[in-house]
Amino acid sequence: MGFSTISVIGLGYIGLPTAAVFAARKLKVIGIDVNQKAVDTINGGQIHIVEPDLDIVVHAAVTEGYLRASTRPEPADAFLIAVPTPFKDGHAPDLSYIESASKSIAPVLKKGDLVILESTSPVGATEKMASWLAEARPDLTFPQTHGEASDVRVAHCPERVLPGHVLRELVQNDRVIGGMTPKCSDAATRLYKLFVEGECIITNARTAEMCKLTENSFRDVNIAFANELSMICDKFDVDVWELIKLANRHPRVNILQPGPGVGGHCIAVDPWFIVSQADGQAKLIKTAREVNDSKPSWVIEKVDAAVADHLSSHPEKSEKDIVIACFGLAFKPDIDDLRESPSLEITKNISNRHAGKVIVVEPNIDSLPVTLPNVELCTLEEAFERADVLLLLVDHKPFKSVPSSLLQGRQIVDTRGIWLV
Ligand code: SAJ
Repeated sequence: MGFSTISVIGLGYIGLPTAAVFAARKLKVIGIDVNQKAVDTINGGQIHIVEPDLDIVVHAAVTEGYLRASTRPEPADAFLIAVPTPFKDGHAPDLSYIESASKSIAPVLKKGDLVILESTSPVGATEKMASWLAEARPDLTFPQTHGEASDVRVAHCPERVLPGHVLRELVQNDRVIGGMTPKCSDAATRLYKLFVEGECIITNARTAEMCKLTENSFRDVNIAFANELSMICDKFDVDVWELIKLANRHPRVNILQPGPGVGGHCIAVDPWFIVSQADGQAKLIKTAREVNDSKPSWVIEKVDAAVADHLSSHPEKSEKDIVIACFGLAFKPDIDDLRESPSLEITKNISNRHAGKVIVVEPNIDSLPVTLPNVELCTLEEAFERADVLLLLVDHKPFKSVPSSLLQGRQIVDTRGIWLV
């Protein structure tokens, strides 16, 4: 059976590009979101998130009539759920968005439909979603009770695209397809093959769930190793960036880069899903999370020490005379995304505790978030003129080309290793 209408539930960083890519293949796509403003923006041919080239693809898809957004689910042949899965207190996964998304599509489901969970999910979430659908639609059969004979097919196909490269990675990356039965996997593969040029690799739903969590935990553990090294090296007065470059010359060593902590809505979140379910067995994964989460406090201590150093060499000054400049707020280089950004957290913390002025350089945004009420956004040049302490938080391109003459003799805390003089 072909797919004439595809519905994507949740028009965020994953759902909207996915909807747009299907629509670009001239398939009829209905995007569903609870946010009326987002729906109106998309129907106006514009986007409410930042992702390179997405505006062009969405604009074309809407103008040509292939993509339409709505707040109310409508019948379709395939439903892709791409809603957030944050964690609750104590780091237990919060499946409430998946629950309400599945309950909202249940009334429009029909025999032959395919439902795919794309949201990053703890192991067992797809089965849970299928049980919510079955509860809402006792007139239809589902794979957990009817196996290959079910009316509705259900699969988990986690998204694995890198923010900033979403449109390319959506098409080129391999896709893990975790059907609840082989026929569910077949149906999901046929759907993704409509635009995926990478391989579609079939497994079961639980393995697909664990695969996505494993990928992000792997990265988190490796970044934690780099962050831990950076704190050890600081004690030993060893340049951690030089050390990593040297160690990485070994043919089987590939250490990642230290930073101010791990941000974004994936790597800092997903490992907790494993920890919360594995109950005592996920020791390394949990420790890695703790190491990465502790890095912002360590950076703040470094800034305190730099302020104290500056004061001791300028006895005529007091703390309120000292200007601290924070370079970068985004959670990683060359994007404007401040979500779960350790740089934002550090800047907020410094501005709350520092008696003097805090200024920020963030070339990718036009105004500061409301959580930084006493902080001033300024240009790179202004910051170098005014600041006594320079805190480099994100290795944005413009920061990398700062001439070393501007850095000589300055009080610098460099969390990315690009301003070492
Ligand atoms: N970071 C470092 N050092 C490094 C690499 C990254 O400190 O060497 C930091 C970044 O600065 C950032 C955080 O880690 O704060 C995460 O950035 P990232 O580029 O590693 O990853 P995300 O969160 O943008 O995207 C990840 C990707 N997962 C993997 O690479 C395994 C992406 O493929 C996933 O689709 C995405 O999570 C997701 O949605 O789960």
